[in-house]
Amino acid sequence: MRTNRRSFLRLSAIALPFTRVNQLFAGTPAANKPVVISTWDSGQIANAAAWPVLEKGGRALDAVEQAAIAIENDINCCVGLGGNPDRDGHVTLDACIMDEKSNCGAVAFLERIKHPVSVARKLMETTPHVFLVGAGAQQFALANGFKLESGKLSPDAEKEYKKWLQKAEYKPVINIEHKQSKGHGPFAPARLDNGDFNHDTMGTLALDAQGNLSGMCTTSGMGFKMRGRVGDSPIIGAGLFVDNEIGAATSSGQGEEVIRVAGTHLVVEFMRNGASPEEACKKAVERIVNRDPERAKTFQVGFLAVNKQGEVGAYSVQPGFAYTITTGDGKGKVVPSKSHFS
Ligand code: SD4
Repeated sequence: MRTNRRSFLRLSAIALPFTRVNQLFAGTPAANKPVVISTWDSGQIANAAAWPVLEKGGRALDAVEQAAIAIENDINCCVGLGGNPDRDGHVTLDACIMDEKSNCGAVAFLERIKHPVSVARKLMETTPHVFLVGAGAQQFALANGFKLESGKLSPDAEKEYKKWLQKAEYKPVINIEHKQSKGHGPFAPARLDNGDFNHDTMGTLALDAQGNLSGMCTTSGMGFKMRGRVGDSPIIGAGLFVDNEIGAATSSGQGEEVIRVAGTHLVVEFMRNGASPEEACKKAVERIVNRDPERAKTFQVGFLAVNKQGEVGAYSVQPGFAYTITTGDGKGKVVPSKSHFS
């Protein structure tokens, strides 16, 4: 429920004896603060690392970086160096980070570096630049003390790659292989044993106790992508956008579709115009679907958003998207997203 100023004053008069003074002065109704949300159910790993920072009154920026480090460390998970490789068998990583002052940093097509989000943060904090790619991003990482990893695939990724090679035609796939599926579409990412698709992107958004927002997005990108292909995840305004006056958004799914509408910037602009986080995500999904409703049946995109009041929401093209929220008691709860198609 959105509370306008008048109804807030009425509510706060009733609730005054129970309202913390700082909440009253902050001018917002009691809401989720601090709060951290991450894409998918694997967001539990990310949120568990972010929450201790927020709980101690720390900065949202530090919280989202810890979320990234935790998920990038998890070799069994889906992002970072444990992720699926490109068509040539190399894992290439994309990531970005953005703080409450609209400072941002991003890296793409980065190989053999374990924590791309931390490289992105270093770039943001120590240079005038925003985006580094490929060999230049790796050179910057090494010059700043990041270690060059072996480049060996994780056992799971190796297995999936070998499976993919058996049927692979080395060309971009235009049509989908998993129509109406819960998956991501054209790139036919690896399937899990339960028939669902690998979730190969983690986006995390946090609102800290000071009321500041930050976010990060990290991915190994679509499994078996063309060499050099970069999706939405490291692109500010596509995979991640933070506006500390309004809210923040992140995305997962088929990056090309998100880039075409500058998806997360769009979500934040819808919130600026009064939409709740869920409404804003829904409108952005509709913008994507309406470009070609028939083709939209063939891919997945999910948006996740939080506003300045700590309200959160998500919406996706296909069913199957979910997010993890951690607030209050510090326990991560997985929430399924509503979707355009059922
Ligand atoms: C990409 N958006 O590279 C990423 C992939 C993704 O869950 O989100 N997978 O396009």
